Amino acid sequence: MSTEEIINRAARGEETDLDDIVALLSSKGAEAERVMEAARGVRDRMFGNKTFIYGFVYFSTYCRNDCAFCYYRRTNSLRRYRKSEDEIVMLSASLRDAGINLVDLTMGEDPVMCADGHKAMRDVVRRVKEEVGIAVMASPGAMDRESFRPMSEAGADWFACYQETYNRGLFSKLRLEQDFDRRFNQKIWAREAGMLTEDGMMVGLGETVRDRAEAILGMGAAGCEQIRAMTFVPQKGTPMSGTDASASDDELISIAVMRLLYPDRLIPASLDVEGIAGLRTRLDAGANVITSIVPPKMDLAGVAQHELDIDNGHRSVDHVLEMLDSMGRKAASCGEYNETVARMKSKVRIGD
Ligand code: SAM
Ligand code: MD0
Ligand code: SF4
Repeated sequence: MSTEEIINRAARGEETDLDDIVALLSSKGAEAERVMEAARGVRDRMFGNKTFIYGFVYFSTYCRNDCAFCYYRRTNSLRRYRKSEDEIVMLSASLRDAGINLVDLTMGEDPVMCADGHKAMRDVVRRVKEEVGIAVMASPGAMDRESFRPMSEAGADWFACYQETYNRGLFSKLRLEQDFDRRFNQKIWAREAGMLTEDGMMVGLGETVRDRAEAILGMGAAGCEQIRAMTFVPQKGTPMSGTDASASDDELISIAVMRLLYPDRLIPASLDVEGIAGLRTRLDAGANVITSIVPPKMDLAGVAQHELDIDNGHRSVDHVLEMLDSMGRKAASCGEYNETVARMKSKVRIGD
């Protein structure tokens, strides 16, 4: 089947198989452009020119894990921080005032925040929900099953936990000493507790095109309302520091393919890979959410790019809104975003 035929099948909502997805992901040049154009069309049909914008508060960079790809792995030596509850509330409120739709409260698996069934993390979520009053995403890493209901009751609308890859062999080389099934179950347990879920894959860390296709199908079948692809950024002091940094082409085509296959899901354009310079290409590939907006001069880090574009203000809400405007797109209001969340919550996917 030609790329055009596969695009048309996907656009009609007809079944596409693994080989079709491999073919789409392998497209280059004008053909890849065509896949992205089709993805933009699908996105605009589903969401118009509205884009959702998420503030990112990486409130603790302590971590008990040792993921091979991550700057914040426990064995890397770096200056770490843990923000206080008051600081987290203040940062979230200032992001809200600047116009974000959701705050993503993210941490490493910080033993202090994870103790007693994630009590301290939950207290942060509750205070942000009560005092800031916007949608909240919790990104604490992996939790025990009993912690999900309380996290949902504390006010987390979303639970994010990225599988990175659906290739179990590769997973074990990346997420050292972690269990594939336990991480996959995070999404299921979060949904049982009433939260929306986000899954994600990383691109450029040794996977094949077929692995990428399997990850897209895996994330789709897991029924997560938000799905993402992010290019791996090599990190100093880690076992993968010598890996060549990949261009973003494979991420962009992955975004486009996810959009074609799963028209109604939320798909982020993360500023955490190429900074603000990478925004337009990701939106042009069919993304409809901007993530990793970080306020400047607050001593906050990104994950993949811990400094890029933060203190110069290019990852601030104001700058992102200006950029969106120049692309003829609009930021959604919180009312519009909350309606989308409510609609998705009313039909939480139990797996497609
Ligand atoms: N600690 C929690 C966890 O691992 O689920 C939440 C934060 S973690 C830092 C969030 C995500 O950042 C990871 O799941 C991974 O997809 C992404 N990430 C981490 N290091 C990265 C890197 N070097 N390049 C690209 N993405 C990275
Ligand atoms: C982002 N740096 O959105 C963030 C992060 C965690 N939930 C999200 C990977 O790109
Ligand atoms: Fe820790 Fe998350 Fe980094 Fe893994 S990806 S080392 S769990 S912060």
